[in-house]
Amino acid sequence: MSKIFKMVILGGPGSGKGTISTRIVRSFGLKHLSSGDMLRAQVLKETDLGVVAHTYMKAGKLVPDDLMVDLISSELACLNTSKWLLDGFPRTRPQAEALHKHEKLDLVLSLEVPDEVIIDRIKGRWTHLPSGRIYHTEFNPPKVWGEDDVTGEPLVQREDDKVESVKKRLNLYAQNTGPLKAFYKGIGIFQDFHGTESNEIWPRIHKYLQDHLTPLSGPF
Ligand code: G5P
Ligand code: MG
Repeated sequence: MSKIFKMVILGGPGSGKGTISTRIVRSFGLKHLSSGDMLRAQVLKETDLGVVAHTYMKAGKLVPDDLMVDLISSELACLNTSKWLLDGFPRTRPQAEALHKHEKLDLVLSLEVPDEVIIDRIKGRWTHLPSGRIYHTEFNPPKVWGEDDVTGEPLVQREDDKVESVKKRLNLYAQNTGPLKAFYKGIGIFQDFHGTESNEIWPRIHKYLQDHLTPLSGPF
């Protein structure tokens, strides 16, 4: 079955949203929009939004809802496809309500990974900031240590990946996620996936999506 498909992936910081999103894109061809990657691109370019957002991001805080809603609305308005996957947005109930006014989602996936697993794994993350490509010292190492596989440019550790900042982000996620999930459960489009390893969660998500989308290839 092929259909117009609009979905959101929820999950705590470091739960694997970017990792699983990359696999969904490869298998099902949706357009991936990561709010964190968009913000980091604005910070790199030192745009007005980037300068403001940076003060919140480096402190492990959420960027204000109105700025986020404007950013994502303008990105969605520019898309030439109606098959997309939002990663990192919405993150609060007001953001979800604002999105719902303009877009009717088909599915909200939630990755449920224990906090202690996240705190342990995030120390090994390395990121190519311009593209958002992510690596991990053990789970997903680059071909050449410290370099992006595609461009050869340097990888960096995100400034908000320090343990204290991760704990703050996990607390914020815990505070906001209840009302967000309740909103999507109320609409009947919420589906959660529990586990500690992306390689174990992914085949279950793939199987679930196969019932709703036309895959480009099998699970890997
Ligand atoms: P982001 O960028 O949206 P977070 O905090 O939601 O940041 P993050 O940190 O990007 O999420 P992730 O995408 O869920 O994490 O996880 P990932 O990158 O795929 O995986 C984490 C690491 O673990 C990687 O190195 C990966 O290779 C590895 N890994 C994956 N699976 C496994 C596994 O099974 N085993 C092992 N060992 N490793 C694994 O947002 C950043 C900031 O932007 C602002 C906020 O300030 C936010 O803090 N922001 C917003 N503010 C307000 N509203 C919004 N909507 C906002 N969106 C962003
Ligand atoms: Mg991410």
